[in-house]
Amino acid sequence: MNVVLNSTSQWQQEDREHHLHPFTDIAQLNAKGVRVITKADGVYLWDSEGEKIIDGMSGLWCVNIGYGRKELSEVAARQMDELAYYNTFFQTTTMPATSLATLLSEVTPDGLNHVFYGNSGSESNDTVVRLAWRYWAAKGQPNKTVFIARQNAYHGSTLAGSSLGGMGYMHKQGPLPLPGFEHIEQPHWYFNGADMTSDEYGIKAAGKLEEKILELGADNVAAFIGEPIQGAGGVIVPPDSYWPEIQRICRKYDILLVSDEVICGFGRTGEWFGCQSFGFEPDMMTMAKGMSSGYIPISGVMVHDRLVDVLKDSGDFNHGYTYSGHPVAAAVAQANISILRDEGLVERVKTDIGPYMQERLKAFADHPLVGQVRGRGLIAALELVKDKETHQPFDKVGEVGMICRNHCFENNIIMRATGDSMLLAPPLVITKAEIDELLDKALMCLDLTAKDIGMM
Ligand code: PXG
Repeated sequence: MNVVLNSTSQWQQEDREHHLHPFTDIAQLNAKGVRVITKADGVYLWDSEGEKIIDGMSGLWCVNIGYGRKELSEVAARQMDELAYYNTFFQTTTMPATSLATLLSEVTPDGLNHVFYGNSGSESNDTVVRLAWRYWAAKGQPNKTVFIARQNAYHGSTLAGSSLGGMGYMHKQGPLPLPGFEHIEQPHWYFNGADMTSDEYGIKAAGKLEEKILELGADNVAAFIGEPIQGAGGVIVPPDSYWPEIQRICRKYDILLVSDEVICGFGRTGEWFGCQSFGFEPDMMTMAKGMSSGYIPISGVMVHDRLVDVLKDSGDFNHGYTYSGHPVAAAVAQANISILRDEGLVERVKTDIGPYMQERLKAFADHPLVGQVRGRGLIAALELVKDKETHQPFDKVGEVGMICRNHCFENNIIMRATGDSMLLAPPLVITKAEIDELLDKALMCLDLTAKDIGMM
């Protein structure tokens, strides 16, 4: 039944009655009422009250090409008319699924020439786990099953995704992580290693991987997985020394190296993939979000030739999703990646708009609340602290971040708060004038927050 609802309050009531939201306190949302987003264009959203909101988060880190690109809706409509669905299971493919695979092998780093499709980052990380297990079994080393990841990492919400992830508040809501998922320190120089140079700390943090491998026995360890920059965890930018050292350790102990590129991929850091910004060559790479700029769900795992060479002689891989390589999603992703490539959007993040945003953000370090400004390309965090000299966090972590987030909400700017880190990841098409607007509003919200807590 289609009922026409006219007012925001009617939508809020219907939502209360029937919709459970992700990562949300139900009672709190019910008391407040949900915000209803109705349309979007470029870097702006509009809500059901007619408010225009600047989106500093690209939706949920995904709308890389910005909202409202007709090329994508046209491709989707054409593909739905032509062939709305067929699967890729029983020795069949569709043209979009195959041509997207070819395009992905072109834009991803050398050696990553095959893709396994899914519909979300979480699903693709499940695929990573099953591929790694399959690979080691095929190599005659079936005991190599344990995954090592980092504390405060985010790898999704499925059972494998949340087990790989290092979010304590997720783990404590279930018997998680599942057995065989281990976590080491995250490379957070500002809080964990500021008594050393950043590069010294990077080597030390990577050394935690070697310690964990020795503790578990390399013969039991399948892989290490990490986001080049941890996104949801608070845009933790590792020291430059970190990833090359992680790679050295993985190679030394014959452990697969997996880059979770769900946020960093498709231009966010100024290269096509975050691993290219940080100088490492993964064996597998998880992609989602920017793969279709969020216009339609699709994800994938890129698998290195050296793994495919083993897998191809190992019989059936009993894994897959009804919508693996969905033709409409694949056609949309292909159009999206073509826009990123043909309009030079990744290059623009590296040489023009990324440096512009990072340069302007540097000045935020003078703000009384801001202990650290960190970022790369078009992803950044402002770390709010109680004491800038000693890096002391606020007594109740998350409280001040939430105050600031609420000011953002009221002032029609979207920034995400993780603890007391205020995060930015705007669409890659954002203009300099729009960056100015975004950062002017961000500064205003920081000022309002500082006044609220008596620090200004
Ligand atoms: N890996 C990474 C690095 C992610 O950021 C996933 C995997 C899972 O993707 P799916 O498509 O299954 O959601 C993500 C998702 C946040 C937030 O609060 C971040 C994500 C998802 C939801 C919220 O910043 N990232």
